[in-house]
Amino acid sequence: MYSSLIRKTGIWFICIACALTASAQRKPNIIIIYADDLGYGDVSCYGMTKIHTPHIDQLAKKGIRFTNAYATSATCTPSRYGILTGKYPWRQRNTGIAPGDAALILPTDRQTLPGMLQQGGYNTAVIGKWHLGLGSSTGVDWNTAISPGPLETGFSYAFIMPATLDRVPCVFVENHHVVHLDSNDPITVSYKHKVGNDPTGKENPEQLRMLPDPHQGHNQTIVDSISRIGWMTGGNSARWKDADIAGTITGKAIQFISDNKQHPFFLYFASGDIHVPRYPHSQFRGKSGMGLRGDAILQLDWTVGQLVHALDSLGLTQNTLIIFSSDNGPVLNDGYLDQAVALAGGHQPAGPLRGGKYSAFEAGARVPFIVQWPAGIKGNRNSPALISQIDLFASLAALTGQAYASGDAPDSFDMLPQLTGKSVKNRPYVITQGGPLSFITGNWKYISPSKGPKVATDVNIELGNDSSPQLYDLRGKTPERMNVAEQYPEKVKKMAAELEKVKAG
Ligand code: NG6
Ligand code: CA
Repeated sequence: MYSSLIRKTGIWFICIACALTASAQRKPNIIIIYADDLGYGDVSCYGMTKIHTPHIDQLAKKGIRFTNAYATSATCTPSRYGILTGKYPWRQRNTGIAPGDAALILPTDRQTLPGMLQQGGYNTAVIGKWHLGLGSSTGVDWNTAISPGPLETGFSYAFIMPATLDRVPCVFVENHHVVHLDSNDPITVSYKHKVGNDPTGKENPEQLRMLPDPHQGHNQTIVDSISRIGWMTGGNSARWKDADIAGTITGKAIQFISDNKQHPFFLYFASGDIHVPRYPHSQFRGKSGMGLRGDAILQLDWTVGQLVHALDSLGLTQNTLIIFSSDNGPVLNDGYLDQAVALAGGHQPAGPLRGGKYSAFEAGARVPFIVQWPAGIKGNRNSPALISQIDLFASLAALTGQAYASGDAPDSFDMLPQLTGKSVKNRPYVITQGGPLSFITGNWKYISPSKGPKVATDVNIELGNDSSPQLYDLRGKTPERMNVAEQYPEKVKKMAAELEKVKAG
């Protein structure tokens, strides 16, 4: 009996040892929290003073806050393409802002970021905004299995809003199917002409809770008392309520995390906040004092808090790498008269940067970027390292020991030392896409010549277009105000040539 106890105790010890080794060696979970249209100055740890974003700030406190991190582009679809493929979107046709009925833009014949991690044994999920097209070029039938989409591009689970919050169809798609769709009330969508008899913003403005800006469209089918871009009919039981979107997708994310508490996971969580139409839950409406845009920032911060809380309560925080960022810079009026401009009250959504969403200037693509991983990163630090979201592919491959074919992720650099705070060395260059492409190296930025308006008057944003080359020194409190291209013709020539070389590569 004695010997059997020793044997049992021995086994018990061995098991504890095994468990400890397994947990020490377990690959970190990875979560990308991707905000929509959140500006460089829109959270308190990047200088926002009007409201507080304690949960996002806490990520920075426990992790690293990057001050020179960029999305690939100044709009949504191309930035999402860049982060998920490691390839510049401008190398690929049809990567501009996707209509709500666009075919799938991500490749199914090349490795993607989620696919690479899936191959490395991760369970992978996309939850939230997709906006990368769905189905083949023959069009999507929303009433049958919708494919190809996230499940064909490396995700094991998907719960998505197909495009943007302001584009039809306003329904969730889980894996291949529209959620809560009644087959007796099929969905039809068109971006060319009205379908069905549903009221539209143009014909029935009295039914709206928020008027569209008369200069920006958004006056087609009304869903949840908000008119959208595009027409839809049917699918009434499947239509979302805008105030419930954040709660719904946050709940799905927590479920996914909890289902995978024993298994390494990758969660690409793409919040709909703070894109228009902004109509957060009543818990947040009226709470920021800055109107619905500020309220949506509070909702975004709440979402981050909920995800962190779920990790904490499952004991997963230590070994989960969280990357928080935004797909592009800020815009106040992006199609609805929601008082974002009137109630901004002096808040600078881009912080000290010039331009905004859509722009080649810095505010277009330089975004908040925070990395937290308690087991692997010493916290409470800032990093000035020049880095692009396109680097996540190669860096996370390095982190997880994954190889990938040489043609995959051609533009992604391994920046793992920078992401984990072991180095602050700049990427040799970063290329951003507003309208024109820009080439940033060190503290210099070259914007290639372009036609097009200087200002997008509808949204009141300087676009950075100029028929002559532009060169800016990015240092100083208010960078990028003075074009010094004429003073430094050699530098302009060199940077333009380097940009051409990357484009040709
Ligand atoms: C623009 C829309 C804007 C927004 C944007 C996409 C108009 C006039 N404006 O075309 O409201 O939907 O597309 O935003 O239609 S993004 O963040 O998804 O790129
Ligand atoms: Ca966006």
